[in-house]
This record gives sequence, structure tokens and C-alpha cells, in this order.
Amino acid sequence: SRKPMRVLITGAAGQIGYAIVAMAANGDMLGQDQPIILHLLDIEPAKQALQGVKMELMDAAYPLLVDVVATTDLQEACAGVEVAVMVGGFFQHKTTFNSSSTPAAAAAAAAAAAAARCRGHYRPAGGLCRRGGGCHDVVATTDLQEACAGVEVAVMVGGFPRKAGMERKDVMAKNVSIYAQQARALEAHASRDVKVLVIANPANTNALMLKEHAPSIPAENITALTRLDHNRALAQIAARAGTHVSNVRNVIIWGNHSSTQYPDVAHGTVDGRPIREVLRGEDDAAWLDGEFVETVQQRGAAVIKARGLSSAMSAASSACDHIHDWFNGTAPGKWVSMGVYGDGSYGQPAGLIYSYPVTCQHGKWKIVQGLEIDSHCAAKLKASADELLEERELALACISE
Ligand code: NAX
Repeated sequence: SRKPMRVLITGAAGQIGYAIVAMAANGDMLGQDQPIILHLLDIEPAKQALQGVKMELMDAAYPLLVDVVATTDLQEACAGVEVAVMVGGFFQHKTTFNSSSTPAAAAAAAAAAAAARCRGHYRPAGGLCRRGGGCHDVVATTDLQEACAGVEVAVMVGGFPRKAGMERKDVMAKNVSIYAQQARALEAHASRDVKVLVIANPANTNALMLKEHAPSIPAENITALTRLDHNRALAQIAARAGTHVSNVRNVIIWGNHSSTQYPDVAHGTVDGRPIREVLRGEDDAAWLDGEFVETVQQRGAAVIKARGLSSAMSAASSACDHIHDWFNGTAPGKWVSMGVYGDGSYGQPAGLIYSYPVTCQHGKWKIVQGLEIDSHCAAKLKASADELLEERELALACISE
């Protein structure tokens, strides 16, 4: 039988975590013939709940689940090497690891840097220090090493949610710190070819910050979740057309996982026929251009209103779809939406994690090329890119502060 794969899930004691561990253990993520070892990471306040999740995973007796590592504790040996050191409310950054280093060498390098009392200035991918000696706010201390050790898939659900009264910038600063720290841990301890999916919001920019802080992980291995938005769009079209969701294909979510995303049906089909040909009733065009777009963009808020809690089961299921298709490939003629490191396709700025239509084969995604974009759509694509540029600027400002 196959060698078990190690899958890291951060924020595992939360809502999405609770749903996704069951799906992953059941084979929905990597397939029915792929045994897995789950690495569950959460922060100290969630320690007890995390143990509860582990207990339930044992009790559920999943045939594919070989082992569960659930952790929040700092490992003494690694203290001060990988994890933020708290000094009077500020924390010292560690240097990034050399891209060619082994985990052991990386740990040694980091230890040496700490010993030399390096001021810990962050260096983006071989560039110069962007910090002037200031310090960041503190992020949770956790045993990241154990969580990241040898993982081939990393699902990043953990993050800092926006709380009442918080500025966007404050939330961004917290998440930049978390993703910088987790990026370094993944770089040092995960499998060389680890594939990363970021779910925690702001998902695209968190993924970009993870990429910036993990220069030895190929950019193509770092993605953000927009598959939930994609699936929501498929479901809306199916309901309108009176067919099963599996008969709808090739909608596109462009841009950011936010309300500036653009759900595009221009190239989609229902039972192999163009969506706009199938939905051509009197009100259909207005619905497709108006209510449909808003419904998809605002679906998260609608679920919160109905459930009193944000989407969790559907987010977990879409995350499994994302990873499943990435590893196992998309069916011929079918594409899906993924937040990926952009190369300038469709005139959007390169170097953002931007949601594009992609096909997957042999564990690699490829942006679908050559689709015609009308001026209305082009304006929407740009608006979402502008928002992402602004988020990137905000995030980089958090690093340099
Ligand atoms: P919960 O608050 O239920 O769970 C989050 C968990 O993360 C908590 O257990 C918390 O202790 C943990 N956590 C916080 N900081 C951590 C850290 N530094 N390391 C490890 N764990 C940490 O939120 P949930 O409903 O599960 O949502 C999680 C994230 O997904 C949120 O950021 C949310 O906004 C985002 N979403 C993204 C979606 C997408 O399509 N990209 C859709 C669903 C969801 O809204």
C-alpha cells in the first residue's frame, strides 16, 4: 500500500478545522487509496479543544488515518530558534533560512543568528533588510516545528480574525506576523515539495506573505482558496437552470477572495452548452449580470446571517476539492479557480496571489490562456487586482514598521 502523506492543518481546533479533519481522514482530500498522518496545530487557548478533536479522530476509526500529531507546546530544543521570543511585549525576528539548507542546517543557522543577537531583520528573498530595527507585535507561541515536520500538504486555516473596533491594518499586521513565522517553519521543516493552501483571511495576501517569507518553497506551491467561491457560483447556476451542480462547468472566480472578486460565467457551460444560451429567459441576463454576481460575492455574509457562524463545512469541502484536483488533476476540458502566484496573465499585475481559471496535471496547475475578456470583465479584473495591490502595500508596511 502507499506511503502515508503528512498533512498539516493549522487552526485545527476551529470551525473549518473540525470539518476538514474528518474529510481529510475520510479520503476526500487526497483520495481513497492514500493513507495520511494528520498534523494539527493550534494555539495555547485552543489546546484542550485540539485534544478533543484528536480524541474524536481516534474514535471515528478512519481506515486511512495512520496517526495524529496534535500540538501547541513549545519544544524546548527549538525554543528561540523558530518561534517568536517575547521580550517586554515585542518580539525579535529570526533571520530567514538559506534556501539550500537542510532542516538541521537551518536550525543551526537560526540558532547561530540568535546567539549573535541578530536584531532579526527580515530579509525578503535575498533582498536587503526592510526593517529599521523596530519590532513587531507578538504572535502566538506554538510548536511549529513538530507541526510542520515532513508535511507534504499544509492547509493554513489558522489566523487572526478581525474583531470589533480593529483597524484593517491591525488585523493585517497580526496575520503578517503569523504567516511570516509559519512560512519559516514550513521552509525549515516541511517536505521540500510541500504544497500549501491558505484559507485564513485575507487569504490571498496571507498566502503572498507566506511566499515572501519562504523563498525556498517554489512560488507555484503556494495557493489561496477561492474554490469555495467557485463552487458557490456553480451551485447558483445549477439552481437557476434546474439541473444538478455536476452538470455546470467552467465558471471563473477572478481576483481576490473578497467582495471585489468577479464571478464570470462568460465561458461556463450547463450540460456542455454556454450558460448564457441555457439561461436566456427574459430575466436571466439581468440576473446573471446582477443578482448572481452579488449573491456569490456576498454568500459568506449570508451564511453568517443564517447560521450565526461563518461557512465551515462548505469551506472545508472546497479546500478538499482544491487539494484533490491539484494532486490528481482536473478532468479534460474542465477548469477550476485557484488563487495562484500570478505571472501577468490577462493583464493583471504579476507577483500577486490572484484567482485565475486553472487546469491541473501531474501535481501542477496552469492558468487557462486565451479566453476572451470584454471591457466590463476587464474593469472588474482590474478592480480586484487594485485591491490586492493595496493589501500587499499594507502588508509590506506592516513588515517594515
Ligand atoms: P475559527 O475561529 O473557528 O478557527 C480558527 C482557529 O485558528 C482557532 O482554533 C484559532 O485558535 C486558530 N489560530 C489562530 N491563530 C493561530 C495560529 N497562529 N496558528 C495556529 N492556529 C491559530 O475560524 P474558522 O471559521 O475555522 O475560519 C478560519 C479562517 O478561514 C478565517 O480566517 C476565515 O475568515 C477564513 N475563511 C476563508 C474562506 C475562504 O474561502 N478563503 C471561507 C471560510 C472562512 O471564512
